[in-house]
Amino acid sequence: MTIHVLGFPTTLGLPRSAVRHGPEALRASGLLQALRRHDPHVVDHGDMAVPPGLTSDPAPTRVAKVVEAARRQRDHWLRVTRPGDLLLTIGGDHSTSLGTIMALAELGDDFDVVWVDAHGDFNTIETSPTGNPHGMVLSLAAGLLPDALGRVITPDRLHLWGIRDLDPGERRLLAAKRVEVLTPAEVRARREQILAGLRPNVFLSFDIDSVDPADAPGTMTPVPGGFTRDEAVDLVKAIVRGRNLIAMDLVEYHPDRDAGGLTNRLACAVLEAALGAWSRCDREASDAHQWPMASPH
Ligand code: HAR
Ligand code: MN
Ligand code: MN
Ligand code: MN
Repeated sequence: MTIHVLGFPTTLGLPRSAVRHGPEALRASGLLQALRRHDPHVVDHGDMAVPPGLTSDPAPTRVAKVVEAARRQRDHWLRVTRPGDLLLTIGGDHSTSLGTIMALAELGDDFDVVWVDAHGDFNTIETSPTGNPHGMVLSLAAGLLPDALGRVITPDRLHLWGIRDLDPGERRLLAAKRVEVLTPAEVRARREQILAGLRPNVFLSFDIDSVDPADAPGTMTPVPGGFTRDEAVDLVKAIVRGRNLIAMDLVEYHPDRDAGGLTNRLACAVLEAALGAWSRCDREASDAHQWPMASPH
């Protein structure tokens, strides 16, 4: 079982931002070595080439460029992944997550998406106040925009946790599609219940702005009232434990706004928490499987 790590330094979802330096900054602070301490089967796929986002592009062009980059990421994943592997992508803005959703949908995996975020990312071109596709990724994945993505995913698979900043139009869409949208307070209050509601296969997309700006200042769109650092790490462990994490993203990390490296260390801790919990599940599963075969006749 291999952990595939891919950098996706995209600003196509949020033109004019330095989140493209996220993978580079996390690599420079030893992320890969840290992950390998948890599990030796880490394969580094390097960073995918992604053109810069342009503020001069109108929203439909921005979306088209996001979809084009996502298709290349999807194709890469479809070439390398094997059953039981974990696809780990380091963004980049949140348009980082579209290609992985497309790959998983194409593979036909029965999975839920846990979207840990301050934002709903459920705008369409019509409802978006900014035209930035990082705020449209889930509506794209659910097929609400005209771009042909191949298979789309049904809204019951979406679990949006930590949400505290919605635009009026996306709020209406989320309600109409009956998507699970929970604030940090609701996640705290109903944690065991909502965890129990997840399918066994999970794609965890972790937007660093889900964490409170006091603990995660290094992002472009901070929103007060988020999870604390410890809550976030604990939540990630709880999501992964006893479940089958098939993919994970860490997105919206902006190193230029991270004086002192607080957010960098948080990003690393979140990924290590996921991998620690994942590796343990993996070991327990394979021990259980091997024990009868290894026992003497
Ligand atoms: N809702 C706003 C918009 O669509 C802001 C979206 C911000 N998204 C992220 N990722 N930072 O969650 O423009
Ligand atoms: Mn997001
Ligand atoms: Mn966000
Ligand atoms: Mn569900």
